[in-house]
Amino acid sequence: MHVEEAVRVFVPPPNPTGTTYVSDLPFLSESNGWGPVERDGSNGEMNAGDGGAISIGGRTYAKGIGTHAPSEITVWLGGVCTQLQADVGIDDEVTQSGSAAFHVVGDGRPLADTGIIRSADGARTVGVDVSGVRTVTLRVTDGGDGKNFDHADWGDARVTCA
Ligand SMILES: [Ca+2]
Ligand SMILES: [Ca+2]
Repeated sequence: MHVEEAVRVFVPPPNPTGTTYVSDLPFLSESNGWGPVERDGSNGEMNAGDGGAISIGGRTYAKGIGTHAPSEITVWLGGVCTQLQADVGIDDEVTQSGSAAFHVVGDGRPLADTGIIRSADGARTVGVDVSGVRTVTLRVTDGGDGKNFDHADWGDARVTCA
C-alpha cells in the first residue's frame, strides 16, 4: 500500500512587469461579502459576471476589481513593484448609499486606509508605495454600519513594476 502525503509548497506566480492591472493577476486568496469578487466589472449580485461596468460617481472604468464588503484579495508582487494606484469608491449600481473603507496591506503591514467613503463621495484616487512588498492585499471593510449596499470598487487598480 502506498500512501501519498500532501505537501503544500507555495509556488509564487510570475512577478508582474511594467504597468499591470490587478484584475489581470492571479489571486492568491479572495473573499467577498456577496457572491464572488468580480474582475473588470461591478459586483452585481450573487453570480459571477452579473454586474455591469465599474462605475464610480458617474465615471466608468474598463478595468478594476468589483467587490462587496467585507472583501479581500491578495496578489503576488514579488518585491518588484513600486506603486499601486486605484480610484476607489462605492459603485453607482447601488440603490441606496453604501459606506466602506478601503485598505491596502503589504506583507501583512497596513500601508493605506481611506477611512469611510460613501456613495456621494464619488471616487478617491489612492497611490501607495509598495516598494519591496511581496504580497499586497486589497481589503474593504463595511464602514462600521453593516455591509448593505457596500458595492466597493477598485477602479483601474494597477501596479507599476520593474
Ligand atoms: Ca456578481
Ligand atoms: Ca457599510
